[in-house]
Amino acid sequence: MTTSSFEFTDKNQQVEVTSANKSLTFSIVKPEIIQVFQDYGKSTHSYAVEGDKTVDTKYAVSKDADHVIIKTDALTVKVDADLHVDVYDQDNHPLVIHYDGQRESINQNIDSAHKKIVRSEGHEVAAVDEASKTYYEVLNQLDDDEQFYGLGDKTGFLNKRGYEYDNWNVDEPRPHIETFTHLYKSIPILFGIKQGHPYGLFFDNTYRSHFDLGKESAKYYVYSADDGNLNYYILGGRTLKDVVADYTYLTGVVPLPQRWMLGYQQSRWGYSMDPKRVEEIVDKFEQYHLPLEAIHFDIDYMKGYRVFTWDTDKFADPKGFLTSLRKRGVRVIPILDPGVKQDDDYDIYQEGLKKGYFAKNKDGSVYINRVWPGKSAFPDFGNPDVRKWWGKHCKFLLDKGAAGIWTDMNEPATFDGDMPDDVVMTDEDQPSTAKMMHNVYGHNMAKATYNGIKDATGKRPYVITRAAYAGTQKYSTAWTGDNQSLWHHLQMSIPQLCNLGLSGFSYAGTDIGGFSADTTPELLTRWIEAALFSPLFRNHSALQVRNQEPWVFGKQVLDIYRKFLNLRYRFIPYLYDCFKNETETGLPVMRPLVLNYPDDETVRNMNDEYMVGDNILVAPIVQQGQTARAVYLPEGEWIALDSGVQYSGRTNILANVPIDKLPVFIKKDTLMPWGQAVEHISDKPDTKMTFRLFGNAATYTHYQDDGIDFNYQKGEYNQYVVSVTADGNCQIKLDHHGYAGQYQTIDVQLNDRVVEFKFDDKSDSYVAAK
Ligand code: MIG
Repeated sequence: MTTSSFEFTDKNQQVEVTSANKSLTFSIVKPEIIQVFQDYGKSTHSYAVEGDKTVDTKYAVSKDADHVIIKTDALTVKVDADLHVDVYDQDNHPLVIHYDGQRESINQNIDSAHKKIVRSEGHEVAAVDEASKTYYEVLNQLDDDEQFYGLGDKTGFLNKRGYEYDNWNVDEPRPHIETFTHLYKSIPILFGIKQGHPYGLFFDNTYRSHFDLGKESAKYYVYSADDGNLNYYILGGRTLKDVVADYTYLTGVVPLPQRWMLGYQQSRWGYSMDPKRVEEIVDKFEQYHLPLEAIHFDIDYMKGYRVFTWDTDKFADPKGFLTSLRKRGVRVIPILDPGVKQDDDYDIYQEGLKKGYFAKNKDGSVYINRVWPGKSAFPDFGNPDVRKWWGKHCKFLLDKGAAGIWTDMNEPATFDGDMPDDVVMTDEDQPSTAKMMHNVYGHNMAKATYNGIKDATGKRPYVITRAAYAGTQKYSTAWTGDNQSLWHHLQMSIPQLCNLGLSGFSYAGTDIGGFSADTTPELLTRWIEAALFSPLFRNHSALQVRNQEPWVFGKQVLDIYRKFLNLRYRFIPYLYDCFKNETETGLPVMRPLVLNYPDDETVRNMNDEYMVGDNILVAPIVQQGQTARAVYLPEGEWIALDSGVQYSGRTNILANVPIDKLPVFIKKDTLMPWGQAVEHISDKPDTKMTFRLFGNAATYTHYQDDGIDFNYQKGEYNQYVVSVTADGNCQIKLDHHGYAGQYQTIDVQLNDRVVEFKFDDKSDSYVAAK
């Protein structure tokens, strides 16, 4: 290689490094974020990063014989004449170092005849030799201690090291196991900890892509893509939290949900075949005093699975029916699939056809595949006009009283074979194909739905999506698709939700009890316990599997289930505060211990515990038959919620966990809001709030607004700072008073007494009752 052509230009935080007629562009977004771009002539529109994120940043560029060196306060990037990239942190610790050796193929000695035999016995063999064919790849050194997190909804364990993954959204009905390389979502954010130092790599490319995180070799890890530009962001920072925050800085945070969205939701495929069944379910919730916010309506409420229709043979008066449920405190969330039935007598199909809103074959005809309605066309959601059209039609459901929309099958799933890569779709204002648009199909559907709901109602929209891309968290909560009633899937729910949280999806959940297969009393009980703090809190099951409502297994399960639903409601104000913090810090609500304790090596592979914010640690039972478990407590002092017993951390304790117990530990010196155990979350403000002290002294900032609309953005919210000092002095400061629904009474529960505060109108403050 001649080094004479190795040079750089530097303009407005963009450094272009050129060598032998190739160039890489480094855009300095902020000190901790540098974008790396190589032009392959493909679309540069980002679905994940909306708007310009660049902030004025101090940086320096220099060149020595071997490297161009870009330096910010947080990162040093060194580029050599082969355009290989090395990254160091502010203290010169290596974060991302190019691997100079050759890839070592695993399958190199297996010839195709041999592969054929292996396949004919039913084993899977890679069709192409990974090491032999990629469009481009990023190949980096792997250290012995390197750990990986993130990547969205991938199966398996918290730490992704040693596995390979694909980014290609699929509908996967088989039981999800850790050898699966991809599920419904493509979130190409990789967090690494190398020699104790955190970094992130976000590959913003919607084409099919691949990670090998040390499967092929323990010496390197690889990212490769089938197409698209080389486009990735290097994320740095002092802590893993900083790096996760970089990612949500780029792709956005989950917007503040409505308060009721944090409550309990019941679903089952089949409920909405019959309004009587729905009523029966609501009756039972009332009869057994179980809290309930919403019932989800699966595909059966529609007329022959036609989207934006309601089967009036089944529901004579959908609006009246939904209104009657709403009066009982229960909302309805109907489902929408993307497939629009090919039916000349169906207005949505006709309209879409006339306006050219469906994906097309290469020859210009409408692309048709079979889904629930039969032969169907697929809206071209990458086209902003199509999104507006879809959003506008959501009004049909909202006018009937729907409180949100569940978007399913948006990978998109198809029954008659996969949608070919060359199906013609739109990339905003440019023609494109499914090859590029597939992985953002669900993203764009969720975005269309979010905006449709927002325009029609002015409330914070509730969308639940199955397929997603990086950034979808701005528009939708997500569930993890068709899990099964298997202990293994209960176990997996923890790392899966934790990695989704790190990947921006702070608001996510799994089908509690399991979707497919038959749950058992014990599994259902342990599931409602383990999912206690799952942001999305929904029990859902498939047609034909054993019923799994809280009461079907008799009194013991019902009583335990109710106890945990009530406990969940106690934590809703805390969860709501966590969401408020999430909108400001970009950090997830439900999170792996490694996020809070990145220097504690014990927690780097912790799959069966999780934290909620910074102060709650949860260690559920996720094994059949188990009634005791080791609980690892990280540094500090911890107080068991149940018993009040205090433990010192950095060690394992043995917890006895009979079937009706969930080990929850509160970090010592925490004040925590303690909500009411209501059966339905009211639209009216709570008149009273309680704060509980765990430990001796603490300060806590609590947020309150109407929990419904966007007026908080205009200042209509309250902020309370509650503090207790070690000598028992207790204070409440109303830091911001913009919402007229302030609490009238606030109780602070200390260890030995309760201090009651009353709101005093005249002084606009809280005064301790004598
Ligand atoms: O092909 O609408 O993941 O939650 O109940 C199945 C029926 C389609 C898959 C979803 C599931 C939903 C089901 N759907």
